[in-house]
Amino acid sequence: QPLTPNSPQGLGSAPVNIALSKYWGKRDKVLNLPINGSVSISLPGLGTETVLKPLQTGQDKIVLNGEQLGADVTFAKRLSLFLDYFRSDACPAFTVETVNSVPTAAGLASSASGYAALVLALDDLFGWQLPKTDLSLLARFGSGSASRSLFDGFALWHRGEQEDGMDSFAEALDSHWPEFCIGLVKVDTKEKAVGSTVGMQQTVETCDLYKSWPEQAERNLQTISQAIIEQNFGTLGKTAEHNALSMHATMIATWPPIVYWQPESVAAMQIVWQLREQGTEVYFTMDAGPNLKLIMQAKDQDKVRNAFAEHGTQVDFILPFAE
Ligand code: 2P0
Repeated sequence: QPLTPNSPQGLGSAPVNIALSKYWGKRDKVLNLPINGSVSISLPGLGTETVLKPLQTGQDKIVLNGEQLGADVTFAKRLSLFLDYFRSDACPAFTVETVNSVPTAAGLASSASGYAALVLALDDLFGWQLPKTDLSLLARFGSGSASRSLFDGFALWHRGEQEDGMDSFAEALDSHWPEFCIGLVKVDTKEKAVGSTVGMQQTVETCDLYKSWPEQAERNLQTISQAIIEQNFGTLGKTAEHNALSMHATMIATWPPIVYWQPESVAAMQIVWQLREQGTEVYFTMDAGPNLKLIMQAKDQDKVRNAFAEHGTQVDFILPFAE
């Protein structure tokens, strides 16, 4: 693709996504190829907006939420490494101005929306007009989960079979499901202790339980994809919660152990299980952090809000298919 800017700046914006069947483990660290496929839902209104400008000389200038970062900050280093793929004589460096509407590194997947927005901004700056699936493949180099953030609604990231990774990208799963609802239960939004990249590598290397993960993950992926097509809420919720807990089991059985849960996380799980016992169909999923994401239906918002309010906990509801 041409690396000559055809406009003074490129714009990109992308949503965060939450995996319903998780990505945990790489078979290739350089190409960011996953050991298993995953399926996600994007959250409209939460994500990243990025402005990208060519710089004629010097280093990249990276501005996150209005603050310029030093070149030695991990976030800036990782971004510059990714941008190395896209430098040319016409454009040796970049100014990246990026604004997140989610707390960075809080288990709400800001790296996913970040790299997806950056790839969209590159596409705009260089005038490539590439299909979303190609942009998904490029975003994958920045962060695996970013491959899924090119799409609204549900997305499926294929594991792929090829060693060069050309068949490992995400695509949209066509479904319009207005009742489908996500509830955000924020336990803690501080920076996490173990990042996903390092965490999943330690799990692959030291966790005996992980041996059963790839097979389960691919099976869960199939079940959830089918449940999305059929809009079978019960099967989707049950499989997603089981998948998340199985992933966390492999994290806990890693050495040194990776435990993202806090006491409030477990308390929130118990509220979900109690709601189910009382007949409200609500499930949860969790990522590399202590927060819960509830998988539920729009009609149950009041019941869920009240149950958590009794424990002094607020829930923010998001309707991914709202008109
Ligand atoms: C997911 N996570 O499927 C899983 C569940 C966290 C737990 O994808 O190394 O930031 O950049 O490819 O994409 C977070 O991992 O890791 C993630 P890299 P990424 O959403």
